[in-house]
Amino acid sequence: MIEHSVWMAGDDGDDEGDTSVVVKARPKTKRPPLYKVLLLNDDYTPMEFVVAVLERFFGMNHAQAFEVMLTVHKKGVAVVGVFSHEIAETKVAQVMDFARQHQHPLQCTMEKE
Ligand code: TYC
Repeated sequence: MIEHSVWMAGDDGDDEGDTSVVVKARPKTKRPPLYKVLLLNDDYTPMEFVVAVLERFFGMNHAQAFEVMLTVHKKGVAVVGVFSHEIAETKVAQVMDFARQHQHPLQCTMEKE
């Protein structure tokens, strides 16, 4: 999509006033959409496992990870990161695989920001 801005040019030197028109093409760039990765609470996944997930896949230190885990535990859900579609999909798959490997019911999803 090309958006055109149009304005009257200033004095163009003739005697006829402002009649010339400058049209400048501005190629419209579109930022790719971002996706929130959400972690959901459940009654069975151990707190330490959730902390380990946040450290391992979301680059949080132990204190940050513990804090975010407690937020999910208390509120039911929290955003644990915002990424491009491809990275968000990868994070969700990594968390779901890791949880399944350890037989925990932890759920991780993504939604458009
Ligand atoms: N509610 C879990 C428990 O009490 C802990 C937990 C926190 C589970 C966050 C999932 O995303 C989660 N063991």
